[in-house]
Amino acid sequence: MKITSRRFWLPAGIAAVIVATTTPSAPQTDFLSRYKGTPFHDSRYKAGPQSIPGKVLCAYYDLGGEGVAYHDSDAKNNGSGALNPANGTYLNEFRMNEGVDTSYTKFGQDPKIDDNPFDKVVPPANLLYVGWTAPGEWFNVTVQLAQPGEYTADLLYTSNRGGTISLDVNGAPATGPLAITSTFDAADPVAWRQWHHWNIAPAIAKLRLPAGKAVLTVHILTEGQMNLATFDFRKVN
Ligand SMILES: [Ca+2]
Ligand SMILES: [Ca+2]
Repeated sequence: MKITSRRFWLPAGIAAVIVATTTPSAPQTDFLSRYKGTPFHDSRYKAGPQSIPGKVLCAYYDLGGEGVAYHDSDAKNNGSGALNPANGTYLNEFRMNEGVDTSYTKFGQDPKIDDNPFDKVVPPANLLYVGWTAPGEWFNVTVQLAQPGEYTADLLYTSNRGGTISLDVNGAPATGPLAITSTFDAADPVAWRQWHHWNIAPAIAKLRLPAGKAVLTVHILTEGQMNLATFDFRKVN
């Protein structure tokens, strides 16, 4: 007995490594059962999980706060209630007490803001988006799928200097780094408008999604300085 037990004795650190490398990763259903975030809803948006196929709005990231539904560099919303002063309007005060930084597309201003001639794609007016993105930040979006399978998504965005993002599905990485093409345009004479050159990244994400409810995590990996509006998901045949 003594010899047997000695043969199997290992220093604690090595034993821990063996356990860590031989224990299968937790099933994704465990992530959903542990997850404390909930689908976004407010006075205007009451629909619960966002439907795929279809457009997933980043600004409708989940409820649950810092460390649960998102991680942001600071607790302040630098868009709602700040750049867009609190004035009693829905768009200016949208989620103004949360850390994720949100704003919306503005048309018909002088100088032009989001309907400017340097857009590659003109976005809808008054479209809510997540901005002031920085590396290390992330946010969760609960979605609902009628059918499992391979999906792809077109991303509506701006990017001052390029960068990368990635997506998780139910807590597990579902893509590698996804490169975002810069929309910087030296011809624009308005310096701050480099954050407002909209574009679509076609089929930027390809991933396998389960049926039913799922949580997507959008990670900002490098560069930041991106505005992320919508992921338009469709099934790949
Ligand atoms: Ca913030
Ligand atoms: Ca931020």
